[in-house]
Amino acid sequence: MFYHGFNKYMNHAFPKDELNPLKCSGRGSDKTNPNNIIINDVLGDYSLTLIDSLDSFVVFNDKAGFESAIRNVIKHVSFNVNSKVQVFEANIRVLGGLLSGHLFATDPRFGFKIDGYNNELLELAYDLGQRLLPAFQNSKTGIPYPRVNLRYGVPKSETRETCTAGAGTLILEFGVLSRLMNDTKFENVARRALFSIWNRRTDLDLVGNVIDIQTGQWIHTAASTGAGIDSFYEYLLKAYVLFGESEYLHIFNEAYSAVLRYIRDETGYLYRNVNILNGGLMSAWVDSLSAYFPGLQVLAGDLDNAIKSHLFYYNIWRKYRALPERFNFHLRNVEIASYPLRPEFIESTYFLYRATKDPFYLHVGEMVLEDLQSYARVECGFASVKDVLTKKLEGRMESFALSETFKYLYLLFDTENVFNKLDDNFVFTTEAHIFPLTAQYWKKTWKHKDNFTCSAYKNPKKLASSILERPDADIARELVGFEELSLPFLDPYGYCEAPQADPLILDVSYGEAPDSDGQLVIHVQYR
Ligand code: DMJ
Repeated sequence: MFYHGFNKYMNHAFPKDELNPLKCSGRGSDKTNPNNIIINDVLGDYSLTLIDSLDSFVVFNDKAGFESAIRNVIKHVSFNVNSKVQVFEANIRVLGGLLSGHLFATDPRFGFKIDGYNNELLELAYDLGQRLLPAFQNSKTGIPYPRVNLRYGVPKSETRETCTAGAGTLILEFGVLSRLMNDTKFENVARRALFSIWNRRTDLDLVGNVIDIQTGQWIHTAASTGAGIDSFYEYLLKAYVLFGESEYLHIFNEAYSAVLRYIRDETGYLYRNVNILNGGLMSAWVDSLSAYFPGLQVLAGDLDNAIKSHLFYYNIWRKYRALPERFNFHLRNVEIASYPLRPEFIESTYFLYRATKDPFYLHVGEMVLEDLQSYARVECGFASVKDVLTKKLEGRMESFALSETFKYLYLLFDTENVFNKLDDNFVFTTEAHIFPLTAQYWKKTWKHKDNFTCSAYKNPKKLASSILERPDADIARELVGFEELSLPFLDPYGYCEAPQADPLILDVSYGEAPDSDGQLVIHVQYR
């Protein structure tokens, strides 16, 4: 359905960065106001949407569209532009898009190999990678500056404050670029940045939201699974999946345990902002970016927690027919009302459907699709929602709508899609770029020592077939303050079973004898 007219939207977005779906025109960076970071962090005058959606053509099985998009990129894109962009955004959307496009243009297994293609996208990716490197050059910690001018490097006045996700979401793209080019420098700087962040974790194994790249001091000390940190967790696990290096998995496991222990609340449905030093609550909202987390939990094999956290966002969506940027779980209302067609909730829905095959998730996808069709679809594409309460629209269709939101929706329903059947070493990046990395690019030292398998999903109730029939399914509805019952067919008043997260268990033991100061020694260990 949404694929119909895809090429039409692409033509509008090309050669500018992004489509204004209300005006049917393209938009590039805001040269009139260089401080407009909402626009200029992302739009670099480099045909952003075109590059970001290259592998969507592969998912939508459109070979002609893929070829023509690749040829347009080769013909028109240059990174020798006077654009100051965010390293994070340029990496996930542009570098990731180019690398994925290159992999499909060269790998015969998918049927998208392009005759006469001569690695031009890889050359563009290499050029972009080089232009991002100045962000790392004068950093004492190895954590990159958040922004770089693609022509002139890091401006002297550039801020030293960066968010954790900004610095910790580079390793997949930089690692793949290094391996394809046989040039280790990209992977090295990205790895150093990631470790540099992790090495500054607190005693609770939590990382903060914003850090000073020169001093390594945390500036904003809230830990969460949402904005500013989200894809840091994602890249730890996916770096392990793609590159097979156990170190990433070990760090992920430690980081994930701390998330469950301190960020997850006692109901087990809600993941909050807590202080990295003491685990104390720092705010009463969740953001829409954190809705990707259940998908990551699926990848980590933690289906029970994934199902629960997804139910929380599901009920917010039901309440507003969209996910507001911020939802206040204390007041149970909207704190920031926009919904810029973000993918995260749909991404999690997709991963949960793949893992459980519970038709409930198809129902969720259908709900999302119908909602988007009903209020966001306009003549030239889909428009961002300025206010989920009024459904007033604004003239932006961010590049991730085509790269992620519609890709995951499509994959949810297209059960025969090649990527739903692929038994291979591949990941979806945080921008949903697909990286199938063949063995020739694995490090020779990688011996496939780990042989982890996750247990298959077991439906907890023999007679009931769907997640919505779990006795605790209505808890999340209560938590978001949504009036409509989830389970009217079971009980007109709803039925709640008291929620319980796994208890935090402390082992306490006493030393056998007082120490030299005459004090009794007590050992405390978390389990
Ligand atoms: C995307 O660009 C990526 O998913 C990123 O990790 C977070 N934000 C947007 C979509 O919401």
